[in-house]
Order: sequence, then structure tokens, then C-alpha cells
Amino acid sequence: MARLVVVSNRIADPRKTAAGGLAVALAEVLNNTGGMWFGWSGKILEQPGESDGDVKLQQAGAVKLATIDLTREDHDAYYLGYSNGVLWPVFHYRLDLADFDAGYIAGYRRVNQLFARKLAPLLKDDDIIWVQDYHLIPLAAELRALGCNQRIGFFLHIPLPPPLILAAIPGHDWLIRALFAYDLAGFQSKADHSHFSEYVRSEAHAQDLGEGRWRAFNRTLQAGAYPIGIDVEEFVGLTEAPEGREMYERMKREYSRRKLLVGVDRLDYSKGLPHRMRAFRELLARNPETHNSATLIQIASPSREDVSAYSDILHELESLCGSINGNFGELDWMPVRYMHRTVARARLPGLYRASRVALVTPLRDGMNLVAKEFIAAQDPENPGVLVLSRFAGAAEQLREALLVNPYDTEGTASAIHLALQMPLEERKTRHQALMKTIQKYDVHWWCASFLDTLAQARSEESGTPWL
Ligand code: ADQ
Repeated sequence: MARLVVVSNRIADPRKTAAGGLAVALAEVLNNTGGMWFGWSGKILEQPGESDGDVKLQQAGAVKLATIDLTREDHDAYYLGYSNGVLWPVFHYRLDLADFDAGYIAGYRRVNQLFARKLAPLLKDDDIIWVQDYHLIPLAAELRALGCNQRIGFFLHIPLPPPLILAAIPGHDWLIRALFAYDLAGFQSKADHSHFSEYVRSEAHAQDLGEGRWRAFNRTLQAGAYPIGIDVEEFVGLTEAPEGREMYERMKREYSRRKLLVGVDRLDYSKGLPHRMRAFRELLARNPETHNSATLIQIASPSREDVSAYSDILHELESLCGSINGNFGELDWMPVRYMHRTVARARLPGLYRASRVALVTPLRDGMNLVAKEFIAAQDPENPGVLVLSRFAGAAEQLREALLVNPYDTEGTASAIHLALQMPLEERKTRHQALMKTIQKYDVHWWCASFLDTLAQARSEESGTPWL
């Protein structure tokens, strides 16, 4: 079996349970193949001119962890600038939030070259390389330029927008050309995959070879949709573990007279948090019987606080929660409990299970794993209801959720109302169907289906005509 090498911006130590489903699933494959995980250490070198340093190698069970440090200048241009100031907003359809500073792309290219330079000497000829996410789109092209001929796959965890949005990025043609250095490019949804197909057909004049294969820039690329899942078994296990149970009991005790609604997100403008609050406010305004009987717990973990669009969303959310509580709250009831923090992973399932409704209403999301975790944590005999944005990748699979348009405040409020009142039988039927889907398409399916295709996919040419 060939060795798997995973490359991502940050790496997670697979021995730590806090690492989450993706790290656990990747660790499993990495373990089986004695693989390696390569990425940024998270450390920033403050002194200008400090060397880009050596690769730090660490053994975590059968898996080798290889990390490098970044200089402040590189980190700011590559990570804050190009990755999170250009690619993240544009790929989430937010051209208004993109900052096309010309210096960023040079930093992005520099760090991808650095990754390639540090990784290449560690590779064996028959390794299979799997690159994760938007930070590293040109990595395969940089590796090819150094003579690496291994099979290389790429998976995009965030959405890919339609061609006319993508084309707003100066240098968009360079980015997509760089994708052709891979043997396989995977997307979260059929919609994202079809945006890719439309782009390469219309902008790159690629030849359609059928079944997701494209020919352009003297290369052949296989593309497809590989929706990511969660480790359902692991999550059900966490629900039944002492910490999960304890959290569940506590929430049930605390909210015994009320129905709980829950939202769990990174504090990111793509997650539609202010829109969600406005829909909840509408629910309270239109349905007086919900006063005193429904409480929304919103947990938003701090994220990318040194990018300015993120501090704006924080203030907007705080002010909306404050005004809802101010206008509707009673001495013994606060409609919204908002917490700006991360909840320990072991406690999330208890919170999900104690909630009657989950609000997963992003304006755009590659997939959204919270939706799947909520389903996995429910009691099948008395399950809660998932209110899900049609603009989350997960909506393509989770058809039995209550699908909403988060921009439609009244429509979302009505769906929340419906969810709060849904009879047990309907809740059970919907939950059964949703559970079946997340079990079938779990994280192990995701890993295996991507890697099986990658093992078959091979571009017919090597060389580097695209750089
Ligand atoms: P994210 O945007 O980070 O990921 P998501 O999939 O919703 O989004 O969540 C990732 C994980 O973080 C989940 O396991 C969740 O439980 C956890 N999490 C989120 N907020 C938390 C909080 N406040 N406290 C504790 N844990 C929290 C990107 C894409 C997604 C895609 C994933 C995986 O944006 O669309 O689903 O990658 O591909």
C-alpha cells in the first residue's frame, strides 16, 4: 500500500481527541499507511530575515508530523491577506469583503513555494499526496516544478462560486491553471463541481473528456464531488460518554420548562449569524406563545480576529443579541444566550441532544459539519429538528431537514416555528432518513472514495507548462 502524505495549512495531532472528525479520519488512513502529515506549525517568526528554518519532525504513533514555521511577513500576506482576505470572501460570494492588495498574491505564491521546497525532499516516489483546501491551491504546480511526479489530489473544503464571481479575482486564470497540476480535484457539492466545469469550459477552453475528466494546459484532470461527512460512530460514542451525558442532564435540568434552540458556529460572516438573530426576533415578534417558552443558545467561537471583517460581525451580533434580550426578555427569561467562545468537543453532543431545534443557517458554506453532528447526537425516540440553509453544501444531501433561505427573515422565522411545533412522528421519520444519509456518507466514505479515485486518476503528461 502506498504511503499517504496529507498536506494542510495547519495540522492536528491525531492523538488528541479534541482534534475532531477530520483529523481522526485522516489519522486512520495515515496510520494504516505509515503516512506523513505536513503543514505550518502555527508558529510565527517575528524577526525579519530569520531563516525559514528546518522541518520539525515528530512521531505520533505510526504517523509522522512534519511542520515548518512562517515569518511574520509571509504569514500576513499568505494567510491573513490572500487566503482569508481574498479567497475566503470571494469563494463565499462576498466580493464586497475582498481586499485585492497586489502584495498578497506574492506572499501566497512564496509560501506555497516554501511548502514545496520543504516537502519535496521528504517524499518517496510512490507516495500519494493529498493537499487540503484553499491555502494551498498552487502547491502541486510548485511540487511539479521541482520534479515531483507522484499522484497528487486536492480537496476544496469551501464552496467554489460560479465563473463570473471567480473571474473577479485578479489572477483567477493562474489559480485554476494551477489546479491542472493535480491528478484529482474534489469539491464538496455537485453545485461546486458544476461551477468548476462551467469555468474550465468557458474560461480555460478545456476539452471535456466525459465523466469529470478535463484536458487543458497539456494535462488531464479528474474532478468530482466528494461531500465530507463526520465520524458518526465516534460522535454517537461522545454522546453516550460521561461528559456528553452530564452536559445533557444539566441542560435538561436548566431548561426543563423551555424548548431549546441551538446554534454552534465559528464567528464568521459566512455563517449568517445576524440573519439568524433577525429571524429569531421575527419569530418572537409574531408568536407571543414563544415568549418564555423558547431559548436560543448561540455559541460562536472566536475566529480570525485580526481580519477586520470579523470584528465588524462580532459587534453586529452583540448588538442584535442585546436588543432582542432588551426588548423581549423577562425577569425570569432571556430569549438569547450568546457566548463568544469555543465549547469543548466532548460537551457539544450533550448540548445538541438537549435541543429541540438546531439553527444551521449559513449564507454560504462548503458543507457544514455542525448539521451532521446535530443529527448524530439526537435521541432517535425523541429527536430534534434541523433548520438548514439551502446555501450550505449539506443541503444537497440532507433533504429531510427544514430547508430555508436565510436572507428571507419571515420564511426562516416560519420554519423555526414549524420546527418548534413539529409532532413526534414527523420528527422521527425525518431524523431516521437524515441519520441513514450521514451514516452512509460518513468521513470514512469520504476518505476512501476520494483516495480510491485518486489511485486510479493519473494525468497523462508531466512537466510544468502552466507555471
Ligand atoms: P468550518 O467553517 O470551520 O469548516 P463547520 O463544518 O461547520 O465549519 O465546523 C467545523 C467544526 O468546528 C465542527 O466539528 C464543529 O463542531 C466545530 N465548531 C464550530 N463552532 C464551534 C464552537 N463554537 N465550539 C466548539 N466547536 C465548534 C470548513 C468549511 C465547512 C466544511 C468544513 C469541513 O467552511 O463548510 O464543512 O471545513 O470540510
